[in-house]
Amino acid sequence: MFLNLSERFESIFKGLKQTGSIDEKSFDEAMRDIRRALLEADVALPVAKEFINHIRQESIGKEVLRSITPAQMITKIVSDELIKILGGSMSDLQIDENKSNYYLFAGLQGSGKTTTVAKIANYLKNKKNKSVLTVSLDINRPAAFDQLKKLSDDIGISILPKVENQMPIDISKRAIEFAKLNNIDCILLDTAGRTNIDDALMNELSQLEKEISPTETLLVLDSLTGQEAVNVVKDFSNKIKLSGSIITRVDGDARGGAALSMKYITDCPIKFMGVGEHIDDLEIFHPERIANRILGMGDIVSLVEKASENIDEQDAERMATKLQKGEFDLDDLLSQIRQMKKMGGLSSIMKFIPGLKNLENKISQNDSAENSIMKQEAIILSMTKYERSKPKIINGSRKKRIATGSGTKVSDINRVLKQHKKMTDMMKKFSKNGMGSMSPDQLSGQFGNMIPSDIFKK
Ligand SMILES: Nc1nc2c(ncn2[C@@H]2O[C@H](COP(=O)(O)OP(=O)(O)O)[C@@H](O)[C@H]2O)c(=O)[nH]1
Ligand SMILES: [Mg+2]
Repeated sequence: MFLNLSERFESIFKGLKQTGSIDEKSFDEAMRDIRRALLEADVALPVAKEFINHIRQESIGKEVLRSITPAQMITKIVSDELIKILGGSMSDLQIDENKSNYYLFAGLQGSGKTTTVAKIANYLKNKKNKSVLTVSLDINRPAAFDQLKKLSDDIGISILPKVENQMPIDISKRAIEFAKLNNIDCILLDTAGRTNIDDALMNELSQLEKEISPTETLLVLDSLTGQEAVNVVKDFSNKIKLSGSIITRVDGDARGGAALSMKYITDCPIKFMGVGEHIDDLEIFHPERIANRILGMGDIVSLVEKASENIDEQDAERMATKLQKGEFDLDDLLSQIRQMKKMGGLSSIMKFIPGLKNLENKISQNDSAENSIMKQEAIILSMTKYERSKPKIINGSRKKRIATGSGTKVSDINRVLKQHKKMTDMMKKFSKNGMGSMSPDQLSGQFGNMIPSDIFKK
């Protein structure tokens, strides 16, 4: 995600640092490099132009050329500009507490509308405690209703039942009645896909908008649309009034140009990003955090939030007590491994950690990291309770038994033990004040320690 751009910025800033003082020529060069990097990331041309213009203006205003650490100054200006272009501050879904809220989802066919409707339905139900109804207005594809029904069933959300041969506008009228009768807070309407801009379908969308008066009309856009995003947005916003957008398939796009262009070309905020096919693969769009990710500062805040969402509080307390007593044993390592699996595996965590982000690709390509984690789990599970609590007693013959039991080699057992030792040593350092005293860097180091070092060799 944003990997290419991130790499480019890293080398541009490195170059600036090396020049020490920055003259007009090296400044111009940096601006040209940034512009090229943006365009290669598929950022829309007018957006890239405006970006550079702002940086220029800001830089002149702040006398970058004469400041003491010009590279830092430019980094800061670029970072601010990046945040601005991504939308400034986070913009949550609007929800009126006093009435039923209607959300109309529009977008090209295959952009991820149906999947996103289900993801957001799940988000509203679980995070916002709302009653939710999904509605399929896609009568063009026979399987469209079934797809949304399956997704809704899976997350325990009702879908408006199907009535054969009903037109979208009539379905939406039925949805409104149903919502009133059943006191539904949020109604999510999935519309028909458009492979390209088709007048009949566009008019249908505009009619629906009038009928429903949605709280929000959201444009769903595939991240891989790239430069073409400008035209897609224009076509839709000529017909309907968009209130926000959602970028999908960000997980498969190393460039991220669409995300960078969307706010500028729609003039409305990006609300969410889809980062995978699974129902939980939805992230609230935080411009500041995304900018930090792009500029290679990692995204510790997201990581910490993600961790605290998944951590069982009792578990955490138990762990804290053990840490204070310096009693972190292999059972605790096991629960940390499981914790990590719950958080979506190693590769989903790595992208948040500064310094590890660049390894994300290498890891996901050979999967050896995830395998290695599974192996660690199998090894610990093959140990007796006593061995887990007193790793020191694990001698040669015990190692052989464990290796056979877990289908691994003695060298694998040694690696887990070494890993555990490394972690205990580090934990001891923080045991005085508990984990809460760890800085983001230390925290990321803690996760880093769980990653077997041998997987980075390739
Ligand atoms: N990798 C990935 N796939 C996605 C994401 N969102 C949707 N998809 C996939 O994209 C395909 C099309 O999605 P669908 O919701 O049916 O698109 P629609 O035609 O706009 O309703 C499906 O295979 C989804 O699983 C995402 O954020 N990441
Ligand atoms: Mg669909």
